[in-house]
Amino acid sequence: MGTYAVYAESPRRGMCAVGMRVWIPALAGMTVISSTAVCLLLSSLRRRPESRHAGRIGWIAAAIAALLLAAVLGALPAAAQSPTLDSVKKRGQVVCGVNTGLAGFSAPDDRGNWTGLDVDFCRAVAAAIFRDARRVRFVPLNAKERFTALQSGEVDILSRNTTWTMSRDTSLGLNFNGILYFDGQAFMVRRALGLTSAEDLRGASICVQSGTTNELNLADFFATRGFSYRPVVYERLVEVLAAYANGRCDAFTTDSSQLIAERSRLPDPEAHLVLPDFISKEPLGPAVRQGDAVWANIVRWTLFAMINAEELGVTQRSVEADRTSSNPEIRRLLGTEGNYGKALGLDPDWAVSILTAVGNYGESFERNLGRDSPLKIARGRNALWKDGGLMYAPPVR
Ligand SMILES: N[C@@H](CCC(=O)N[C@@H](CS)C(=O)NCC(=O)O)C(=O)O
Repeated sequence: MGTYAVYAESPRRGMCAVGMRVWIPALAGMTVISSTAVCLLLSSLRRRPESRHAGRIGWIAAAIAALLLAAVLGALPAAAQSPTLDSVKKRGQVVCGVNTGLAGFSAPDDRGNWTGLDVDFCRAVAAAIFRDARRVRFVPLNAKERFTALQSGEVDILSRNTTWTMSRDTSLGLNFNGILYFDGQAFMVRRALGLTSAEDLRGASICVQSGTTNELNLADFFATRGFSYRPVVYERLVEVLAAYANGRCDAFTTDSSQLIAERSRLPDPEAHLVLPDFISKEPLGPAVRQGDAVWANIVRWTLFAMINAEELGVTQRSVEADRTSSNPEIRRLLGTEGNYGKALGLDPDWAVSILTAVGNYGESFERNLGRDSPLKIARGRNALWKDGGLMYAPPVR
């Protein structure tokens, strides 16, 4: 929080004429009271009483001013108070809700080591807090149980290919904190059907998982076109995949990235085609419980640090040397200049820990989903804004 004061008393009238500015973002409406209060306090303490009467007025003004000031300061949040951060530190671990197994986002190997973009993000938060990306426990959650797990406090963050929608962000008691992957819903079909577009699916049977945005978008897509279709709905992904594999539906619909991931696991991926149309916006991002603004800031700025680092050319390999960069934006991000971690309850070099652990956004993307992964997904919308994509983070300053 930037709080500063500029005091100027009118020399002619000896009153609080010019005033002062106290910038308290959370208490914008109280700045007038506080400026008047501090001004009165200072002027009454400074002015010599010309009579007993005047002196008494001066002290009354001072007392009122002091009370107002105390009220304002009392209303200020103490720096970086976060019940979630406190319990994470006490536990020594971040508990992160992730997908049960989705290649590229969060999937465990035979030894229980998790990898993926969502997994990297959890590790990045752990690194920012503990300087140790291993201090995280992954809790696999299916589509239905994910929100209850976050609401109930079973997990600290939900980082599980979850679409940011208005109802989830408002009435579920959750808050989303940025977009980790810009996705869109698509369809996968057997190549042998000879379909080329989603518009060709009139009258088709479509497999979809319940508890997802996909189920709702599917209904919208056919309703707006006046097409008939037959939804084949299951609660668990394994059931959806088995139904599609056994030919119980003509198409499988979910987020495009998931279709690419699931297609790669089918016995003959080449026999299946992901149709090019996106029928929805699926902005996937990490969510936290409402009511802990500092925790939300930690999660949000972890993501922004990864995106800003890519934009500034700071990589996992270069980060240590970049601490002494002459670029002020890099110096602020890495804590060489200023202390931007303080208001998050973190060390000044919180972002160095993130970048050392998982690299910048682009590095994590390429490793998990892009050219260095089996999925080979193009950056597309997930490229930086300066490269024609949508990835954009507010500056550290
Ligand atoms: N992004 C969509 C879909 C997310 C989703 O849960 N997709 C399913 C279909 S692939 C999934 O990941 N299922 C895995 C599971 O439930 O274990 C949403 O937030 O609703």
